[in-house]
Amino acid sequence: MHIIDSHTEGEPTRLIVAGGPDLGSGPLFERRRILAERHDGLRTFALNEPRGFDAMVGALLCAPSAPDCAAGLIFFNNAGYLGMCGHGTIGAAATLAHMGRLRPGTHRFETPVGIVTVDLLDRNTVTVANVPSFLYRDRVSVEVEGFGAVTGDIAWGGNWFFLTEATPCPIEAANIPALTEAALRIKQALVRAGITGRDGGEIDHIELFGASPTGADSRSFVLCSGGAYDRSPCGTGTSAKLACLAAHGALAPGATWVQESVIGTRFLARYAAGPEGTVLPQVTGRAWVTMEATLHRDPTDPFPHGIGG
Ligand code: PYC
Repeated sequence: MHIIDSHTEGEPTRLIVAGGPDLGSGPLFERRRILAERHDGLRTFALNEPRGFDAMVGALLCAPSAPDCAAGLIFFNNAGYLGMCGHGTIGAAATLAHMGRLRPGTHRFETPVGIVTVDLLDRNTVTVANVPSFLYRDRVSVEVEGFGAVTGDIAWGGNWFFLTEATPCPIEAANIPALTEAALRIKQALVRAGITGRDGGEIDHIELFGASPTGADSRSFVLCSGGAYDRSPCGTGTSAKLACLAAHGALAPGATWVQESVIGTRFLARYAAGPEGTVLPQVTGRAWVTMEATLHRDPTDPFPHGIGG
């Protein structure tokens, strides 16, 4: 299996460019189902230790089914499969540019939850026009073990998010263990209370917001579905945030929102009004290729699908 790794504002993406299974030529949501049901070992082989680690997001590069798309991408992590992935799309675009397969300009990528547009501004800088995003429920209260009632919004940005400003401590790298614990408890509380996304999907990403010490509009800590925190400001999470800001009248269409991650990296974001009360987010970030490699599976390897796979 041939992989090219990158990081987007600190968050890693492993693009599988060759050596994946034949998933047919159907729409990407169908190919994601086939991948999950019949070839899940690919995900754990590529991402679990000893070849990967918890924060790594994988993207399988596929031929698109939509004729006007430059590529198809199926995203996954240590826990399962993602709808969209903003940092992963930026990483994949920078990687395709590195491979000579994408020139500066505008391109369309097919994902399991819809088509996104990428604008490759230079070899590292990419703007992603994400899928329509929306606030589903606002001011939802949930009883969280050790914290009491926590109130936040539920929004879709290509994945389901619970967004809250109720944080136990400032959003700083030194507090990552405490922030992880708090976000994990919120996630567990949502499951216990039977609170889901509009389609019944698990709210598997939690975003805690606080003040930015460096003058960004906001700083966030994002707990991803597999329990790792997002080193970037999270593209789908920033999209969910834009949907909430728009719904609350706190950000005008076209205005720039600077979202900072817990490690201090930034995405620039804005939105246009979308259909049926949605917003159409645009998120700009930078990615750098870090490694190009071949992953091996020796027949005597006791972990042919990675540890836990
Ligand atoms: O950037 O959308 C994102 C993302 C989702 C999970 C990790 N990063």
